[in-house]
Amino acid sequence: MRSILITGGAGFIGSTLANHLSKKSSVIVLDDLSMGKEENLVKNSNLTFVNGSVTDKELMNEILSKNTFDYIFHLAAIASVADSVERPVETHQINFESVLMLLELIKKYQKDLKRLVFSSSAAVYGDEPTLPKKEESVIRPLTPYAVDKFAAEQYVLDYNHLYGIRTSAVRFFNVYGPNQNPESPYSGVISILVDRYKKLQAGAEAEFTLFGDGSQSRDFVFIEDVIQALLLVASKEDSLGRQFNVGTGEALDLNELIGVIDEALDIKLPVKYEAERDGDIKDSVADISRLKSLGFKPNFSVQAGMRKYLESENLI
Ligand code: UD2
Repeated sequence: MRSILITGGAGFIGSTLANHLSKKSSVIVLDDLSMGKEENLVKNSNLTFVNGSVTDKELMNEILSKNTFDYIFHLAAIASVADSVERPVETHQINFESVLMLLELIKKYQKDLKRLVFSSSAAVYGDEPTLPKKEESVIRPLTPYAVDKFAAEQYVLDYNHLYGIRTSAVRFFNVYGPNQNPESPYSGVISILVDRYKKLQAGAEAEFTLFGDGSQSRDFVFIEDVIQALLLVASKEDSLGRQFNVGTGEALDLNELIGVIDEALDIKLPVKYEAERDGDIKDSVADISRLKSLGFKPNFSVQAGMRKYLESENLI
């Protein structure tokens, strides 16, 4: 049986990946539950949950020295850009330092590792307006979060070039789907929208605050397509030492997005318009040719992904 470590494995993307992989592999999930939830994980004898932080040197040393992993997915991070602006030193420990430590531990103990997949972000492209974003596009990381993601990603790929450690990286665009935590104002906009629709359907009052005029667009990618991408990047020889955009290659603006959900649920969501958020990017869309060259094919339009998400929430 293959052995897999997933850091941040109780979070939205990590838990979906852990639940999927633990059907056939032995999976260790490490998560400090700062955003993730243990309930996200299925009960399965192949899956072991460790409550702890990727910044804990002793714990990381123990996990990496006492196990032999085939694959490691590093998904642990403080995903809030705003948090990184408020607490750059603390978020740097988690979003950058932990990655360097992990790389060193892999170099020391994990000689047979088939792949480390590091999760980077579309944030590395910043507000440079040329679209769609290619992996070789201009990089303009504008926040501590984006700087850390870019630096960590480059270290991860360099450890392949310099020391032969088998690494790859992915740059997520706007991922959505079941189990995304809507609790922070900087949670993914779709998780916040679904929360408001839930309240409306339950007969409560609910309103969605839209920052800007709703014409900003994003490449919304459904979690099942993200899992497909992660598995391809982890397993293909061509992905070694390289980074990959993970999106659908199509963008939708927020007004259109709300229209899609209104129509699926036959409800009109009350929307309050406010000034756009500081640092908000107007439009974002991925060029996914590189990912497609590995065999990736996005299976979910926003309509299809939203339908599946809303069904899983018993809203339709
Ligand atoms: C995404 C990532 C972020 C970073 C960034 C880089 C997510 C959740 N966040 O931020 O980590 O990588 O890309 O560019 O994937 N909005 C509202 N009302 C709300 C919440 C959001 O109008 O209650 C707007 C928000 O101002 C933005 C859009 O919705 O224009 C998408 O917001 P988001 O936080 O889901 O994602 P984004 O692209 O800002």
